[in-house]
Amino acid sequence: MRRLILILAVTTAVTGLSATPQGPSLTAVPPERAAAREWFRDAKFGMFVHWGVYSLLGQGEWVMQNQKLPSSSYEWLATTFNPVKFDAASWVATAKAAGARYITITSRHHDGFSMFQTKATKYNIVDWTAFKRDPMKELADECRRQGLKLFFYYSQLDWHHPDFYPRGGTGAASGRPDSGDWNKYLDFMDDQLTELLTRYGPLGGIWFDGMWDKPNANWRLDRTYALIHRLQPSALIVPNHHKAPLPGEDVQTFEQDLPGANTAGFNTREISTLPLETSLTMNNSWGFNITDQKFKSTKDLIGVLVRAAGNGANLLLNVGPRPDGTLQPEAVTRLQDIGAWLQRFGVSIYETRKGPVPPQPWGATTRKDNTVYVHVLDTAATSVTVAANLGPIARATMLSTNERVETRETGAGVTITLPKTATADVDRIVLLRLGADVR
Ligand code: H79
Repeated sequence: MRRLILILAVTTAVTGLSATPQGPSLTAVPPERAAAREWFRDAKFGMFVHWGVYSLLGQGEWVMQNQKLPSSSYEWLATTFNPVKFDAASWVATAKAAGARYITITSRHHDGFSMFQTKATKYNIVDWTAFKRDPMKELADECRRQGLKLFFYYSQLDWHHPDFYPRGGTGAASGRPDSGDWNKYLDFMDDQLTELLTRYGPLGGIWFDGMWDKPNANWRLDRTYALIHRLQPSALIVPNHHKAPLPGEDVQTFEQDLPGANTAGFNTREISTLPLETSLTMNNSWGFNITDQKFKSTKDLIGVLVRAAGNGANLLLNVGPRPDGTLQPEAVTRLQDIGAWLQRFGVSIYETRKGPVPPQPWGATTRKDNTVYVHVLDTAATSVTVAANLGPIARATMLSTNERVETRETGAGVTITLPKTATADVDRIVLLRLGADVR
């Protein structure tokens, strides 16, 4: 079955027909989930949050592994996690003002510390710390209040749990005994996922990560995926395993790369017909890193958002809040600026699908119904050619000013001459209304 679908996908690519939004999926899905996938395709922009005990050390979320910290040291560190300034309402408001339609947050990262109340282990924020609050619950309530969807990032890899055994490629320095019951670990995960899917209201879905640590293990995915889909039929499964999607999965997510580009070195180049997502750090770190000042510019971040949309993908843009619960000011200003841009030009991003041509060195194209948005990101370009047969063009205007734009059909496609008056620091957007009726 899967091979057949792959052949279909390849045939589709070769014939140049783009998959329709309702196009073939890996497996037939019930209507709730099909609708959730379409919601996801429309959403286009989410805020990723990496936040946990590791934030205290300001060296990113891999500090336990990178500094070879034994579980005993990390367990002590975890007792000190007390983010008194955490305010779910302000985080969600910041995401919303940025134009994000969803938040994906680390409910548990590879360090194995649960950032939510759980009966499955005492190693959780409510039972282990003086903070005693459940920030995942506060965020879930606040997301519902402010109209954003919430996805829980959930690590399948665990550097702390004794039953994560046999060990994979990481987690060797934690000082755990060389024994453990793998199936007990999988039961533990299913118990936690049950809690996440029954105690936090309707979720956008679960974002899995870490399976790549033990690529040949039996992860009992069928059972876990069935559990998730039974508990919340509209929750999406977003696996960050860097491979082509498996049955039961709903979104293909690409870490630090646009779909099909593999600059990170571990992403697949195989693009499925599932909804797509690109996850991206705002600087070079996921978890709070106090020495990482290499923040991308707002212009570059909007450029990635536009190119992601031009690929039909969402951008999941990460922030690494500080251990006191506050967002870094560098992140807040960028989110505000992206939000201001989306306020003006969101019509060319939200609810669109990829345009008639894939992203080009000069920019990208998006499409909604009979409108094509040509995003010229290259500020030096004076004209661009959209190499596609678009048929007659009823109207061509600058989205920002409604100014008329000259287009010319050539053998190569449609050449657009950008008006000299049209300037923009980030993106000059030309709106092409397709069709014969000139108005
Ligand atoms: O949560 C963030 C990171 O902590 C986590 N995913 C994002 C969203 C992440 N962990 N590792 N990576 C990202 C980088 C991936 C490294 C890998 Fe490999 C390269 C995985 C597979 C190939 C190195 C070699 C690690 C395992 C084998």
